[in-house]
Amino acid sequence: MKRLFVLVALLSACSSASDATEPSTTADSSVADTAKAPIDTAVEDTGGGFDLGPSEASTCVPTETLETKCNAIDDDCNGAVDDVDVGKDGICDCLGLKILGTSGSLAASTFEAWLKAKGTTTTRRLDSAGGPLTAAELAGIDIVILDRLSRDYDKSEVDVLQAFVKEGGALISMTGYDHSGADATRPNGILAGLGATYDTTVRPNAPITDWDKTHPIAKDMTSVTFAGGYAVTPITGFTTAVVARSSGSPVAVAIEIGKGRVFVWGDEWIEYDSEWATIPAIPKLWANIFGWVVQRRCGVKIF
Ligand SMILES: [Ca+2]
Ligand SMILES: [Ca+2]
Ligand SMILES: [Ca+2]
Repeated sequence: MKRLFVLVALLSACSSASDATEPSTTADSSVADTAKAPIDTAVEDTGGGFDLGPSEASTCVPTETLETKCNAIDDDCNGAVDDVDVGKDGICDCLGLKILGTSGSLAASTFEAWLKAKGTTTTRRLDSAGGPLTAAELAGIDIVILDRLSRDYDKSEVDVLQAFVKEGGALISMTGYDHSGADATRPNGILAGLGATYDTTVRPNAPITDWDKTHPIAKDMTSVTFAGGYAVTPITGFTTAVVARSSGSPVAVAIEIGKGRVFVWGDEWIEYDSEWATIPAIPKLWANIFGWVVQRRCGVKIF
């Protein structure tokens, strides 16, 4: 277990925290914590990020009183590798994000600016980029966001993304761009192996107010724009949780698979500047989503 922890720490720019360092709150008591054990349950993890053997707890030498470096090292010896959040905004500064596809039809610059302002390293990969998406392109990436995909992803790319998640990565998906059908089937080609798909026959078109408040992603949620999206269908056999509904149909599904997590949202208006400017629940929803999907990858928590 310990060697797995160290391996993850070295591979990831922002690795898992020790449970011992995580603040305990009631909001974090649902599915979020029930299956996070694979990486860091070993007692010896509390001593730091290096595998120094049984005496590690006494051999981790802090070089910082509060961790500030994204270097795969537990610089402050609190048991959490790269639990850096200089701005104390609750979103780990060490996160690497890759957005796939283009943004929707309306301006979405606020969203990307917000991601970067929180300390993350965010890049966008257009579907017109040369060649298929490869595992090498996801090195150092903690979160992949499926934005408006303009082509089907081939099997090698689907395999890369599914392996990325199962090995501890996070994936967030949006849709509902033009109701072409392809805006659902393209992400479905990736999501089907992860536990949910978009249902093109059910098209909710009203603000979302029906939240499962027992799920961390629904914390403090009120009304969130949902304009011409799709229902999200959980797939039997996967570990899924419906986070929100519209007229009874699921529109937000959280999934735990392997060591990773996925959040599937049935619309894309939560990325648009118009909504960011007027609906405070939208940045809060994104913060909740980030906090949940990377909970196993970063010691910074918002719950
Ligand atoms: Ca630390
Ligand atoms: Ca560090
Ligand atoms: Ca931050």
